[in-house]
Amino acid sequence: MNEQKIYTQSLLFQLEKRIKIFRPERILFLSCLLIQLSADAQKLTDQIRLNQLGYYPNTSKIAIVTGKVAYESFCIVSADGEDTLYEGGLGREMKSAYSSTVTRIADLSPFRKTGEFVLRIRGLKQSFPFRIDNSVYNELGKAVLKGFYYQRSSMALEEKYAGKWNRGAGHSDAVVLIHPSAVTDDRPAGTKISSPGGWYDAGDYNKYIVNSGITMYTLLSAFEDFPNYYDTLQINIPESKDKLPDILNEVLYNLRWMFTMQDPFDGGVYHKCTNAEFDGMVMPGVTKTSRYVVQKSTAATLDFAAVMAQAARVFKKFKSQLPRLADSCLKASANAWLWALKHPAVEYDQARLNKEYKPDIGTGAYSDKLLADEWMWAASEIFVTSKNKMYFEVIEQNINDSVGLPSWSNVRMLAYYTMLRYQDNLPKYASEMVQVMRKRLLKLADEYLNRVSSNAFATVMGQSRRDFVWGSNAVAANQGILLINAYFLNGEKKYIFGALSNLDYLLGRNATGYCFVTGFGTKSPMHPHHRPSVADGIDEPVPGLLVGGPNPGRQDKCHYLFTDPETSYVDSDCAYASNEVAINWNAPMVYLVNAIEAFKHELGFSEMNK
Ligand SMILES: [Ca+2]
Ligand SMILES: [Ca+2]
Repeated sequence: MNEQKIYTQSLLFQLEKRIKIFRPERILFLSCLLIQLSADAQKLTDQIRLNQLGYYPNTSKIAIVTGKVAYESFCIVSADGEDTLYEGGLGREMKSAYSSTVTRIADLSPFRKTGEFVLRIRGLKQSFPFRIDNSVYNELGKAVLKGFYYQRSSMALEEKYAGKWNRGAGHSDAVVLIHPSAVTDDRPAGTKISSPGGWYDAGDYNKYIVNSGITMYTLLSAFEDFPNYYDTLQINIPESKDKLPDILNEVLYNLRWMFTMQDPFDGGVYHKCTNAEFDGMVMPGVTKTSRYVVQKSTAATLDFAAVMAQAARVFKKFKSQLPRLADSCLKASANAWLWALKHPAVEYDQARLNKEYKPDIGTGAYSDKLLADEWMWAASEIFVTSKNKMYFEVIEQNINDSVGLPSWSNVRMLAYYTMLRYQDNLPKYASEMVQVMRKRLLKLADEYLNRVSSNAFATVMGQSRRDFVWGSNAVAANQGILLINAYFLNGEKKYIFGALSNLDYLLGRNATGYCFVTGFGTKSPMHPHHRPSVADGIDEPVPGLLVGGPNPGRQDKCHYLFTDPETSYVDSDCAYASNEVAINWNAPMVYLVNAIEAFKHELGFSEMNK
């Protein structure tokens, strides 16, 4: 090679490098053009994993390419395939820790144009379409809240609110029997009570106080953290025209049911309102078997006491619409607390009760032996509402060294959130404890963020095998909530980016390639384990429901194509272990999506690129 040639090549190389580094928009775009001419370019592949709804203009926008890729770059093309708008380089290959998936990152962040786009990579079909715009999660935020309306028991869902998923009222629960396990002197065998309303818990038609506990907390705290946002969020439910924010209408629907679950004679709370056995895969109300309330439990009673104390705080501000509600909540909470003091460790042990009482009960048990966390949470809610030192002392007795992500059976973190939310209004003697809580919460949040770079999907979710439990998608959403609470403590934006990475996970940037909310995304669950969706004769499932997500436990024994921790998900109505829906999974999704929507102006996500 002569000197001149070498010189020219080196110059071209330099030039190319400079262009790539400084002017990525300007490489026009030879490799993108070649892709466009290839036969596969118009077909879709789920090999490129991205948030199937899309991104705000001014946030990080990550897509993940899975499988072996022969070429080093990706192209962003307008959704009609006409205009190639951006070319970028792929990151290094990584191997995922919890499946055999290999990944490479495509970082779309510098591209800030609004519109609808696809990604193209040479040798692959093109990605699912995605949007970049300022209101990209707006409809989703409303839909996941409206998911609760679709779960309402004892009331017909009219077409003007429910669209094609309109249905009859289902279980009225106007007459419910006291199960022999719950008999007392004041309510002897054969007593009938009324326990209408509330939400169906999940894919089944029963109503469980323990799972209502964390669900109600999560929705009420969404309102406590973002009152102005929710003041104007309307979701087209029968109460949308009244003066209460729709999220509180929805909460109130379940709260009124919860009141019926308290025994007025002693303050204890029945563990659940249930059939003896699960209904078949039929519409609500088809089955006419007896409904029961079963034995009171300490977990249910403490969860009830916590929710009522929190609700009293929230509904106090709506005295003109609901003049007596806050007082009723306080009274119910106090009576529940007194029952728990007298019965500090009554477990709902279904197998044991079935040996003693008939009929056998075969529905969800939600049994919990470890109650220090329930004591701590209930005491925290009552303390924050009442400022009575007696409850602070119970928190002190039950706080221990460890705290983790909340779940229906482990509600310790809810106490942290509540104490920290109201830290400025607490008595001085609480300040030392609040500092401990603050430190622990931030430590957890920092651990989440520190491991993102070693995760093959660059998300907070999926850094530990333990993330892939039954309801793993709620783990992802709850991690998002924890990070948002960290942001509230010190205002560091990095925590919100971590929360956003999990929103991306839930909407498609994950090892399964699914957008996990029904009715959203290109590849979305069509067959959730959800009786109305199975039985209503409509192809599309009821919208706005978050499915459980990957769960290598596969307790349903259904057929799974993939069985690694992060891929063990199947879109089948058989698969209650990975494809059921549940109120305690939808609630953190409501919190997460709407928190991000509430933040988007404050944090500049939605500003247009100048
Ligand atoms: Ca309303
Ligand atoms: Ca517990």
